[in-house]
Formats: sequence, structure tokens, C-alpha cells
Amino acid sequence: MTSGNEKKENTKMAMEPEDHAANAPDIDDQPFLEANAQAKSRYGRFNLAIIGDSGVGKSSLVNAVFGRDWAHVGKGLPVTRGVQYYHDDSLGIWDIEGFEIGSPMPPAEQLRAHLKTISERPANQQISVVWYCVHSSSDRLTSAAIAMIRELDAAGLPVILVLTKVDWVKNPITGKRAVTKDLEEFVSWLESPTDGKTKQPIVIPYERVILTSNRDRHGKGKGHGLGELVAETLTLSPEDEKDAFRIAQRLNLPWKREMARPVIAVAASAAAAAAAIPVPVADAAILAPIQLTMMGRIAAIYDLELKSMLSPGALAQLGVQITGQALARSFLKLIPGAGSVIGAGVAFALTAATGEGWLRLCEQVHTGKLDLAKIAETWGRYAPSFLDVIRKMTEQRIAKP
Ligand SMILES: Nc1nc2c(ncn2[C@@H]2O[C@H](COP(=O)(O)OP(=O)(O)OP(=O)(O)O)[C@@H](O)[C@H]2O)c(=O)[nH]1
Ligand SMILES: [Mg+2]
Repeated sequence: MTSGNEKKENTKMAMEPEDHAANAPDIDDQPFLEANAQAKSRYGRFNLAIIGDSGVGKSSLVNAVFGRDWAHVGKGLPVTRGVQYYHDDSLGIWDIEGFEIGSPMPPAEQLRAHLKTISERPANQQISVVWYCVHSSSDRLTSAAIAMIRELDAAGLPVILVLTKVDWVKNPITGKRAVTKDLEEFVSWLESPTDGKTKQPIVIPYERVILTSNRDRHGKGKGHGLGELVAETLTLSPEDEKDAFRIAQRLNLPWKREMARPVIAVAASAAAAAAAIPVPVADAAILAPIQLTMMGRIAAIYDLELKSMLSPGALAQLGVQITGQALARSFLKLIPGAGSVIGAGVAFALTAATGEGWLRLCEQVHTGKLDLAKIAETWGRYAPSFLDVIRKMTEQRIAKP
């Protein structure tokens, strides 16, 4: 890690007037936008169904896991009575009401009708995983809930039983947090459920029980069990929808880094190939499309929609700064043996270091710590320093003996 001070100095170095505007090539921002749009459409949308009685905390869970205000996820389309569909590019939520009291139709039949309606919708709206939400103060599942879980299972949908609003109480002696005795009993009933009347074992085909809360009893804190909930949801997602889920969720950043690193590796290799015959610094712009494509893809992994969020001017400005011609020129004097041309090693290192910097910037935007509208001004703080580039060159040498 380089210190903040070091970073600033290096940035200043890269921003010397001679490196700027006058010699800056016109950057075509198309590869950036195209790669972003293509990656977004390739990853597709993750669709979750969330079922539970009114007020159990469904919307709060969605907000906590996906970082979207339910009401703002998109206009909820009342698909049919009791069913709403909310979506944006990467996430679709089927919000299904428990069941209507007093309805002449039994709950399982109602749900079957809802599932049929959903199955007739387009392919990119089909449910991958279901969170069946039950208030954790319940003492058992109602027969209606059991019938509905069976209905979901029969439709081939994996169900996570989410117990909501769990109260974790600190034991005053041990200091450990635990749930109430009643909830422990509920959970053990769920593990080997029996019929209320006959006491005979029954089957409830859910995959996992997860205890969650969005806050503690004082209305504070980050919540419990949400990490487990996203891990289980990923496990149960169909193979070709796992990436869409990794993108849609906001709790697990390492998943996104794992997706972004291979994108950086591919771009760094492509840059090295493009500079296999060393390129004069003045022609460093040949690396621009490669780097911009990489950045557009990484932005998609962080669920950032560049086109609607950045003005064309900001994008072009960013492109000029990012694609590293200014960077290359000021660095090259310092890189031993580089002279005035960019060789494969330097192209590789510059691209890899740029990718890492961009990844960190995207993380900041994604977590709401940085305003996307300000990234052109902020990029200097994330642009790779001379040391970052040297480090990448060294790593590359170690990797290729
Ligand atoms: N104590 C506590 N309250 C919660 C928790 N989660 C949600 N709430 C509160 O419970 C109420 C209902 O939460 P929602 O997320 O709106 O529930 P919902 O299931 O979406 O409700 P409907 O949309 O009406 O069906 C709100 O006042 C929340 O603030 C939790 O984990 N603990
Ligand atoms: Mg709600």
C-alpha cells in the first residue's frame, strides 16, 4: 500500500502541464460505453421472489441486501392482485403477499396461480430463488405456509426460510448473544417438523432456515444473518445466474473483486500483446480502447451505469486521464530501460495498475462513499502511482520466470 501522501505526489507528477491537454489524443469513449452495456446485458438480471405476510420485514431485507430502496428499485408493476414486480437492470424482485384472508381460494392454490402468471412472463423475469419470510416470534409454521412452501418446491424453486426480526439478546453473564428459548424451539421444530395434531413427522421442503434481523431491538446496528442469507442465495442460484446475483447484491465486495480481477488480467495481457513491438509514447493511445473496455466491464460488475450517470464531457475527460498517456510519459523517464517507448512489460503493468485503481474507485461509488458524478475529478486519487506500476512489473517478472 502506498501512503496517501505518496499518492498525491505521484499524481501531481502525472499531471504536469507538459503531460496534459496539448498532447492528449482525442479519446473515443465508445469502447467504455459499449463494454459497459455489453457486460451488463451478458450478466443479465437476477430475480428473487420474496413471500411473507404484510409487515414481516420483506422490504427492509431487500433494502439491506441489495442496497436499493424498494420503492425506488423501479416502478412496481402490480402484475396481479397481491403480486408486484420491481426491477432495474441487474435485479428483479417478485413481491408476493402471503395470502389474502377471507379469499375463497386456498393459499396454495392462490400461489399456484401467481406462479403460473410469472412463468408466462419473459425469460429474464423468471425466479431463481425464493425467500419465504416468517416472523421469528411465530411458534410454528401455519398449515397455509407449509402448503405454499410445498407449492414452490413443486414448481422447482429453491426456498430459503427466512426468520425475520430476530432479537439477539446479550447474556449478562457470558456476554454472548443468543436468541430466545421460544425461537430455539421454533428452529428445532423446523429441523424435524411434526404435525400439530397427530405428532407425526411431516416434510417441509425448504433448503435452509436463516435467522435475520435488520437492526437490534433499539433500532440500531447493521443486522444479523444477512451475510449468511446472501451466501445461501448464491449457493442455490442456478450456475448461469450466479454472476448476476453477485452483481445485484451489495453486501459481499470480495465476490465482485473476484469477478473483476480476471477482467484486469485479460486487459493487461491484451495491452502487452499490443505493445509486443514497442510503441512510441506518442502512440500510447493504442492502449486506450483496451483499458476503456476493461473499465467498462469492471463498472458493470459494480452495477454502475455509466451512460446515464456521466455527461459525455466528463467521460471524455476521464478517458484522457485514465488511458495513461500522461502517466506513461512521466513514468517512462523513471522506469529503468524503458526510454521513450512503451514495451510489453510497461503496457502490461500500466494496464494492470490502472485496473486496480479503477476497481477501488468503483468500490467507493458502489458503497456510496463517492459520487459517480465526481469521478472525473477524483480519478487522480486512484490513478496508479509510479510505484504501483513498478510493483506490477516486478510481479509480472516473478510470475514469468
Ligand atoms: N425490530 C425490527 N424491526 C424491523 C426489522 N425489519 C423491519 N422492521 C420494521 O418492520 C416494519 C415492516 O417492515 P417492512 O420491511 O416494510 O415489511 P414488509 O414485509 O415489506 O411489509 P409490507 O410491504 O407491508 O408487506 C417496518 O417498520 C420496519 O422498520 C428488524 O429486523 N427488526
Ligand atoms: Mg414491503
